[in-house]
Amino acid sequence: MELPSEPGTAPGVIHLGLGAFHRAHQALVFDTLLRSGDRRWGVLGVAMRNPALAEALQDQDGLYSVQVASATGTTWRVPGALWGTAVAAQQREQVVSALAATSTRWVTLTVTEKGYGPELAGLLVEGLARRHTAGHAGLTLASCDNLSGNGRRLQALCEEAARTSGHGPALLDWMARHCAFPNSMVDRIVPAATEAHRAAARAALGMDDAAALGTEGFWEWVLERHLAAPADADLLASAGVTLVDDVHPFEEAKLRLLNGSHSAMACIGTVAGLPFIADCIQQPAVRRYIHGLMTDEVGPHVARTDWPAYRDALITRFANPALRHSVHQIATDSTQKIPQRWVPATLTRWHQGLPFARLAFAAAAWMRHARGHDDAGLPYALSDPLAEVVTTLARRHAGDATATVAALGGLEAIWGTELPHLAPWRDAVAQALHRINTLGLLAALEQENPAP
Ligand code: CS2
Repeated sequence: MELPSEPGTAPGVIHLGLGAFHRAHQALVFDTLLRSGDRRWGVLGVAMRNPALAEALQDQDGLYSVQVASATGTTWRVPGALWGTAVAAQQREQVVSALAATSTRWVTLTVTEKGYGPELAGLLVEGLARRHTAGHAGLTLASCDNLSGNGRRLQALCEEAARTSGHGPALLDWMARHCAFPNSMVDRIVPAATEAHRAAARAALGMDDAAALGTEGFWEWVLERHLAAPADADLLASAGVTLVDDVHPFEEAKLRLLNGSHSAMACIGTVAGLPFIADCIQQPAVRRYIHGLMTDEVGPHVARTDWPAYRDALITRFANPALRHSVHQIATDSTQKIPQRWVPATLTRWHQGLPFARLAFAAAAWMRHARGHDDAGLPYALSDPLAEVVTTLARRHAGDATATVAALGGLEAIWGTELPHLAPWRDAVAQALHRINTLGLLAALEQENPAP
């Protein structure tokens, strides 16, 4: 990590979670602000553990190319916002001092659902405590992960760590007065970078870019108007960010319609041998199912009133053939994703006495996916903190849908405390799983979603 010390050349933003998403989303917003002449938005990109990308980017002075593929064609962008990289697991002290540096004004995070634990909290609170002791200004800490109430969640995590850190109530008081943890909804489909992106960059730009990636044209960042420096709101708005008083309607619609459909297609695709989201949505039965899931069981219960237009736009985005968004990538950490993507919608349907067959089918597809081999018998490994538990249970009861649902549907860490005890939900999931077991996943989907 090299951090310049001249004024205007030190990063103003520390980003935790140096994946593809940040580099094709927030980094472009900060790049826009930098290009306007405001030098406070350079980013120190922190990988939490894996040094490979941080090193590759370091070798390229933080530069990388982004292929933006939409219906109107392909464009390239080379953002210049990444001013340095670091790896938290190896360079903790550097990261803490960057968090505590006078130049630092913002922290953004994409550490994934499972990243919100004591390790993250300890790192942030150490940086915040040092700022407090040094008398520096507070920070805006913006979670950009797909969690409901992501800002409040981060705040609660940091407050809890501060409380037990030995820094005493003074730190908590300072955090409450000077730091802001806005909720946010971030949206852009950014598949994990592959060799194909590198080859495309080579062909289009004539140079080798080990950190090239690709994304869609669409992007959205809806941010709660609750920032440590209130004047940042107008600046961000000028770069295309939407500032609102309440993020909830946006976040709810996105988690349940976009991410909920994504997770359903991820399980369907892995089992049916459809490698990418675009392959899934091209299958008529899958398209009818996803459209029906959003139209009948999810959309009517979200606060965002323009959800039919959002749904239609999503179907088009899912079909973008340039994205090659891997179903295995999206199926990663499903046990961490299902709680905010499927469970609330299912419970709402149940409480209102309404059917939830499509949500139950998604649950059954996940249970079938957990077995770790597709309908053609090809094996794959689950990448999930609960992989061992769920694969063991899924295989143990493979031939028996009711027993599978009793075992996997009983896991409260995934389904919450209510669903596992609802016999009608368990029955609906078991029926769907039985059909998947006997017919194969696509045929079962076809049977439940016949052509009109
Ligand atoms: C996806 C998201 O991998 C996943 O779980 O559902 O990364 C999705 O592509 C983004 O949230 C889109 O904004």
